[in-house]
Amino acid sequence: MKFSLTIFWVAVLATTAYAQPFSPVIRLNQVGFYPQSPKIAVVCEEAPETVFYLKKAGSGKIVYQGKLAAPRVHHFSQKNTRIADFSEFKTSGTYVLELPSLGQSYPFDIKKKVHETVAKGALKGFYFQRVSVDLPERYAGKWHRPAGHPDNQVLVHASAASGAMPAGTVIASPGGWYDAGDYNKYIVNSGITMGTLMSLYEDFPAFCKGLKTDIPESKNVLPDLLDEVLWNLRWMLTMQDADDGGVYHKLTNAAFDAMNEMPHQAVKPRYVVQKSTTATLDFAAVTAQASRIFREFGTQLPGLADSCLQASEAAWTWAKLNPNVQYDQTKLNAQYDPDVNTGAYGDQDVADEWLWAAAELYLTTKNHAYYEAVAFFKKASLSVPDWSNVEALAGYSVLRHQKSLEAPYTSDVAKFRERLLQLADFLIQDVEKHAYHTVMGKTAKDFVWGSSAHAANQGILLVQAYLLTKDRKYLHHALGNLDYLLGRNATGYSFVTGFGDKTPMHPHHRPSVADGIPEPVPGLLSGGPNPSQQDKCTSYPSRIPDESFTDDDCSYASNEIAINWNAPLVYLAVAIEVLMREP
Ligand code: 9MR
Ligand code: 9MR
Repeated sequence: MKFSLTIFWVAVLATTAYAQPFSPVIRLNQVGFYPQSPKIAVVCEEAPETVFYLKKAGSGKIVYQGKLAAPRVHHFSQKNTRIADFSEFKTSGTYVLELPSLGQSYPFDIKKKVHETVAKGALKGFYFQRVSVDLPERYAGKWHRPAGHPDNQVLVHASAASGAMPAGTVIASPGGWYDAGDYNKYIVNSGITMGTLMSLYEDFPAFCKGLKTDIPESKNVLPDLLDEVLWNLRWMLTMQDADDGGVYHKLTNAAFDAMNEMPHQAVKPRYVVQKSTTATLDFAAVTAQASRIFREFGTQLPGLADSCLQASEAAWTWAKLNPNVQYDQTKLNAQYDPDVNTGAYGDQDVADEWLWAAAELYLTTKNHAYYEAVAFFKKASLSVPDWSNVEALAGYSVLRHQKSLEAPYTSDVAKFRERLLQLADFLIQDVEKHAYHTVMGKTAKDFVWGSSAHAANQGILLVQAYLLTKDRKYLHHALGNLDYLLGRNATGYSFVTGFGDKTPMHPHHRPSVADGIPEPVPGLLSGGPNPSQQDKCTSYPSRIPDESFTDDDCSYASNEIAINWNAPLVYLAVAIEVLMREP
């Protein structure tokens, strides 16, 4: 009761132009809809009426009236929900959806290019994560800040020591992006992030070339997306031991920094730790793909494509000699000092990293030895990728370049295509029977740590299915997951900071906590509901899978941000923008 009263008064005071208070129980994409796209809102509180209205924001003029669908019991919460479908209304403008007994939704747009700002904002999010450089007000607005972590004097940790570089050797490894709400840099997580962003460029080069994010490099010839990728690529290249090709698993403090320190205030010693096979193979995949992409810009970046390929091949060679060196932090801490207690990104299954590296190296070099080195597409089924499972990235690249695949391998394409479509069909099956009508959230298993990224990665998979078949049902379900991320979900939040009306204000993100600015850094995707609540925050409203989210900076398990979560958001928003323009 107290909660809804507060919402009521805040809304009344903030928006005198509106006759009614905003109702947080009307859930929809808070950014908006394309004129031609499906348009769905979910009403998640009992209401006596059967009719809903669309009104022009501001004037309150009724422009459309529709019938609410019959109540449906939500499969997790058992709450009654009803769908308001206004897909047939196609006139551009700014509107609210109203139920007289419940009030009005947040205002939203119906217009062309409706997600362009989200696509740009999420890509700009990477700029805000840049390490070793100041973010001037000119580009960072009120979130400007001094450079943090020069990383020009990084220590080789005892776990990474070699004859040539004993523990304590100083190396330079500047730049890159902060991984997440913490200030460390992890190769494995950089891997899928870079692969996703570079694949976006390969899938939609023309659109990406026009995507401007107003960064210091915006005036150069490279697309801003590739300038951003290059910022992290240059860091990744410093993480390879030139003596043997192996790649350090991460560059990190021994322990996480305090939450109230800005980057430049966090000055504890930094280490590169043990080389691992997963990091080295992810690095090989990224640098092979980068070599392919940056060759187009050989005039601007002379030598880069060649150095990337050399780095990739050297990494591959190291991995051949060290095919299964795992990163096991507990074991490491038993053996070496100082203990390292930051993100582990430990992964016992190296098979998918082998596939990804082999695929990218083969596609870049056409050297059959890479393709022959692994057993492609032998698994019966595919899964939605995450940092620990990159098999789909290999498949996406092979499909993207299928025309350039050589004779002995072309038959594999059909196999991967079949598995991909199988998974896509499984994902979209029965979505209409569920309360929120989104692929995301059919099963409780979707609500992992970083569930928002899972939703975005499901969306990418559906985009791939669309690209293969041109069947718009896949595209519309991909868009449904973007709707999920921007507000049509059981929490009522748009999970992208700064985009929408109800968005996270307190992400577990050190700069956003420490900078004294009320609004968090914009364009960052919050992790999203996670019923495991590993952070033990006491402010979670619920343990119901899709409601287990708290906008509290203590909540690293539901409300942190991370580069591998932002990348699929950028991909999905861009892909939807491009593909919704197709007739
Ligand atoms: O800030 C850290 C975040 O980036 C990690 O995802 C998370 C899990 O590894 O850990 C956070 O750090 C917390 C640490 O694990 C326990 N002490 C409190 C730290 C800040 O909340
Ligand atoms: O995204 C990671 C998630 O899958 C793991 O369950 C979790 C605990 O190991 O770690 C997450 O990654 C965090 C990383 O370890 C440190 N930086 C912040 C990342 C996002 O929370």
